[in-house]
Amino acid sequence: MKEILYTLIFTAVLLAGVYMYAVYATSKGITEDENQNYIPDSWEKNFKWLFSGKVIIMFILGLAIGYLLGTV
Ligand SMILES: [Ca+2]
Repeated sequence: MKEILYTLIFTAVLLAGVYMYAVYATSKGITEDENQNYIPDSWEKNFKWLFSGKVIIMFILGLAIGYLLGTV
């Protein structure tokens, strides 16, 4: 069970990092963002779902982490 918990926490931290980097990189002009939605345009083709589902993904991860923290 602990492995799952660590994996979930790692995933959440990684995703948070990806989201923060996307905003940082687009606002600093490091990556192209012509439609100004703080998602690098080169990512939007393949990873749009990761951003459009951001709230749901983080919510589910949070729930799962909270549940596992309570049981492990
Ligand atoms: Ca964009």
